[in-house]
Amino acid sequence: MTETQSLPECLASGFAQAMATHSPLSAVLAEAAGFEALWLSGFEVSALYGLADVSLLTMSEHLALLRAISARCTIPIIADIDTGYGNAVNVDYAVRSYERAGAAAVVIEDKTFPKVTSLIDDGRQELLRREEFAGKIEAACSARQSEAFVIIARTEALIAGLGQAEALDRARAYCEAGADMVFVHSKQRTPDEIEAFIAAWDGRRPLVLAPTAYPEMTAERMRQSGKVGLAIWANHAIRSSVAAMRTTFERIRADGGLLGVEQDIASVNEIFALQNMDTVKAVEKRFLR
Ligand code: SPV
Ligand code: MG
Repeated sequence: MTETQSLPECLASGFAQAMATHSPLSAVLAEAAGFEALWLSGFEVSALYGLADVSLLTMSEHLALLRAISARCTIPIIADIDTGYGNAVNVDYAVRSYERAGAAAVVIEDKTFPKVTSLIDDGRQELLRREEFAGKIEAACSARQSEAFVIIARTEALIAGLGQAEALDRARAYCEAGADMVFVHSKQRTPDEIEAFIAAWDGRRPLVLAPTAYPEMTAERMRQSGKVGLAIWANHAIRSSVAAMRTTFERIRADGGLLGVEQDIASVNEIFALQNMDTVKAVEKRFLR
């Protein structure tokens, strides 16, 4: 297998796109589709367990999945570690653990622990004091072993309704603390709020966006801004698989058989290919006696 790229290598052209993942299989499909990076989404992994994205999963559960994904792909994995599992001490331990387990970057958000998922209506969005979060970013930077490991600070100031000035102040403070990139999140239905932020941003570090709530924002529009370095398509692996499974299950139940779905789902041979059965056959041929 080719060596895994670092995130700075993948961002060298100035702009890259990361697809969400919640499993080795979804990661393999995202890499095959040509995405430059993977987003190990807290929302997706929580949904995979049938749980809300409110800090319920443990770091060990997350790390096990990261190791399994990292073993099956060569593009960099950006791990969504929410609030970093606690204070700066927890962040120090988390960054060491995620780097060792194969992540190329972590995103840490400035909410209090336990967090509440960002896009929910009327969510309880509480932010940490700016100074305390800056300390967590400093701890993350000092814990990394490789300079190529990217620390992304995420501000939820717009999600919490605190306005542009607060979002900009926080973003600047997190860059001062050492963040390599700033993820600014919005749940407005149009790109206006984010575009106002981009216009006011001095470009000292590249921005990261996840335009789930404002799908009019295209990759080209982000690239053209000259200030966005990374686009994250944040939950489109789990949402597309839920839609596909629901359709197939309902059809088989209604038809009482498989003929109605056979043309619309992946063939068994396609799954064999994703499982590397050709390698298994080659090993059998060579070594089974
Ligand atoms: C995730 O995918 O886990 C994210 C993005 O953090 S969002 O769910 O929009 O907060
Ligand atoms: Mg998340």
